[in-house]
Amino acid sequence: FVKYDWEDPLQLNAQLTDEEKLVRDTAQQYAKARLLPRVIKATRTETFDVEIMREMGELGFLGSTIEGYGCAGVSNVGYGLIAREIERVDSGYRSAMSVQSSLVMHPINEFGSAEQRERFLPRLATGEIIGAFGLTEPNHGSDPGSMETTARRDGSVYRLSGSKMWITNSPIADVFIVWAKNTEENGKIRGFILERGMKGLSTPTIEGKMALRASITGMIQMDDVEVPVGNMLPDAAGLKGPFSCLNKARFGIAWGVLGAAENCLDIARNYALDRRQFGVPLARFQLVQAKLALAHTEIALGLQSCLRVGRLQDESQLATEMISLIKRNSCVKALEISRSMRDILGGNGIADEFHIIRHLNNLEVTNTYEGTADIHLLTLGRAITGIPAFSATD
Ligand code: TGC
Ligand code: FAD
Repeated sequence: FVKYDWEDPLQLNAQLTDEEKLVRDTAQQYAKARLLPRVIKATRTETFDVEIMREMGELGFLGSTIEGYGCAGVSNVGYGLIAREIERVDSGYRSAMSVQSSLVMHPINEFGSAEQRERFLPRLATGEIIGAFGLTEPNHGSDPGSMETTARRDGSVYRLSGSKMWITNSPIADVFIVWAKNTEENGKIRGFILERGMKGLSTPTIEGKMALRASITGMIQMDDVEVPVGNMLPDAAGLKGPFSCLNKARFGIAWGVLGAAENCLDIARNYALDRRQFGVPLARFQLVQAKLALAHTEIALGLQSCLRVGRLQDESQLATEMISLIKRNSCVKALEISRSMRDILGGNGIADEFHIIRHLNNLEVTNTYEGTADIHLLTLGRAITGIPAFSATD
């Protein structure tokens, strides 16, 4: 037998390529040195420093799986490892990275024209410009197929009207991937690239979030916005377009939230070793050890499943339900872990300087966005039974 390494229980490190280890180490060093010192103040003041996008761009973290256009071209596993290291500090920072990468650069790369790719990707890769993704609307979240935003062709432009809600980065974004129903195609869903400064476009901030406070969230309001025909993504038609982007982003979240859970476990373990009650360290109590051991188990199993799905994706063997499986599992488990690790810190567990309460609040959001935990259960239920149960009617 080999000696058990509690920090790498199932020998994940040995399953990574040298390039992936390098990517992971770069992300880990950056997150620790540059993001961690900023996060408490950013959370208290509910601010996002746009300089972070430039720093991530410089390190190749934006659109990292894309080949060309100044992007790093790493494996899907490499992307997952970046998400894990960034989210070890804060889900909001991973959100900013994954929206830019999976929800803005990916659709332009996958569904855009050569001209759109040249025009937008290099500047998105460096973080010179920032992107947002508008699918959710005030009246349609889990059911985006019922969206009300329309695009009406008028000569050389489309006129977009409607509003998108809960949009990460929208108040600071320069470009917006907006999904709308094209009236000239019987309401087929199409993707459009909107640009800051277009008449009729506004992006108010949503204030007062009690979670993901280091990330900026807003609306995209469109009042007859004129969008040149050349800004429609030519190769995305129907819900498949936005859902393909979500596959990428959900995969990153599955890895990322486990980074947040690992950070909660590390903090709680150190605390339990230091803090003494009844004359012994908290870590001496069986109930405390049980909490640590359960968290440790779920993280180890969760990471293995993310790695497996990443490898299958790299081998073009992905089924989209695999993403639902790991996204829901990681998010639900990470939230449970953050709750039980917070418990170990007692009263200190609610102080922001100990970080866990911030992770806990953030993990409430990761359970909701990119498909709620229940929506992913229903996706798996449909795969198991062959019966869609999303709607009360057939
Ligand atoms: P359904 O009939 O199942 O499918 C419609 C069409 O889409 C195709 N499709 C997919 N394609 C690729 N990948 C997937 N995962 C796909 N899922 C479905 C499907 O094949 C079909 O294609 P076609 O050619 O036959 O038309 O669609 P439905 O309307 O019944 O909806 C099913 C449901 C509920 C699972 C879906 O609507 C859903 O996933 N809802 C959740 C909505 C969601 O995730 N919103 C996310 C908004 S973005 C966000 O939260 C960003 S947060 C970012 C951050 O800050 O990190
Ligand atoms: P609803 O769809 O109203 O759901 C409410 C509850 O009902 C949930 O528990 C849900 O599981 C349940 N429910 C719904 N339908 C069913 C059903 N068929 N069966 C059983 N239960 C059901 N969206 C974007 O487009 N871009 C972004 O960048 C973005 N960023 C976000 C950032 C933050 C901080 C937040 C909070 C959200 C963000 N979202 C974004 C929106 C997010 O994707 C939605 O909040 C999410 O899809 C859920 O939609 P909803 O909030 O309208 O909830």
